[in-house]
Amino acid sequence: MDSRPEAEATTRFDAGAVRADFPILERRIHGRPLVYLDNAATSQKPRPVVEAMAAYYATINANVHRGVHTLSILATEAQEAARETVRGHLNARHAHEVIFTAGTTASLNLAAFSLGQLLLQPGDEVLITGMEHHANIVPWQLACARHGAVLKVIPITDEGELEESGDAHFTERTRILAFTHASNTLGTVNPAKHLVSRARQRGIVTVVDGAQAVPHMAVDVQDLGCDLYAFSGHKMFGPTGIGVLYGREEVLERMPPWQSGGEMIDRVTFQHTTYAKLPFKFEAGTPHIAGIIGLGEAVRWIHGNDPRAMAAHEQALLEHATRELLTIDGLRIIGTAREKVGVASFTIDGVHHYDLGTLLDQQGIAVRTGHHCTQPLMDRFGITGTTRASFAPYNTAEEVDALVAAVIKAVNMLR
Ligand code: 7TS
Repeated sequence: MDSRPEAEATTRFDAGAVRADFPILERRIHGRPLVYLDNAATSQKPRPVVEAMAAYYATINANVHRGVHTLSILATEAQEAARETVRGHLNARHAHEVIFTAGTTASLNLAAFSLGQLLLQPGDEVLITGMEHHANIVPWQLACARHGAVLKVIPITDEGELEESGDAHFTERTRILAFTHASNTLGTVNPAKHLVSRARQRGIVTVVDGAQAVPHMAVDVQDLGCDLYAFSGHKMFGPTGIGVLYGREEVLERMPPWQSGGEMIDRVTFQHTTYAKLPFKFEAGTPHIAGIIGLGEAVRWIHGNDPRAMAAHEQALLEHATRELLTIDGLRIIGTAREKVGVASFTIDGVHHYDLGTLLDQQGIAVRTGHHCTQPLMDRFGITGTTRASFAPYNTAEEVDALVAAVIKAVNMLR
């Protein structure tokens, strides 16, 4: 192994100790050891998360914020303790700025519906970027259609970075800037703090899609200064079906509710309804209590495992993978930004990503293929899809080598 700093980080970090927390990594696929490199789609779950959810159902299952009975009080305490854990993780000022949702998609739909109603008039503009996931495109299209507003897009460069810093695309009609912190397809990390500060100078409300950032870097929402920040639990070692919309208190107070019903009200008559305080104004119905508890446990797991070392390890894997993949004839990395999370997307001349993904699976290697819910980005690069390997702290340099060897073998079969 060479002596580059990233290679040292790979060897110093004990991925083996982390792997021991993930029972699924011991299984075999088609008789081969599982090499799980589809972490941007969903991460695997450490034992403490699985156990915390099982313990909730086995010992304190009850509905929250309703009963005077002991189980309901215990369930409520566990849920609200998890909210406080998430608050600390994001360095939000208040726990009631953490809204639990079903995931990033639900968070962004809430944001687009509610902000649209609050802010958008005919002729106003919503600005997004050319690298957004469909979850940060379609809700804004719908909001624009409802209010007669216009969706504008910051273009991206051949490297997969934003063209200019976004400022040039602000106009006096821009009301909302919604952008991804890190791209699920390219890996690009956007200059979020810079974009937010420029937008705020103009009174533009900022919404950040943090689905691919929160699993890989420390996110401090106060330092970032954004109004809303969305992410999913399942990409950061937590369960599926749970996510977060962080919002600055002043902004959430002004936003009208999205979904409505039980638990989000203060007083209901047939003539008029007043709403509950934050965060409950945005949490209609029985929440995913086990999911919230599991998410809290996932955050605790991250902090118990040296997040900086895990991030450095992922960067080392990315650099190792990029270097080795590029030795393959006809392989092109899509997304060569200066700052990336651990995502390596690529195309290979004469090889369809679907065929490649299928042959990799035969060798026990899980990657994602296709457009990754970023069709406009595929159009921008003139491709129909990529093969994407995405890394987590439990991945190893040996797994990257297995990927590269398997790609070479598959390419030899396909060409
Ligand atoms: N935004 C980004 C940047 C994402 O990567 C994803 C999911 C979402 C939003 C939606 O998150 P969800 O949890 O509500 O589904 N991205 C991916 C992916 O890259 N492969 O599978 C899902």
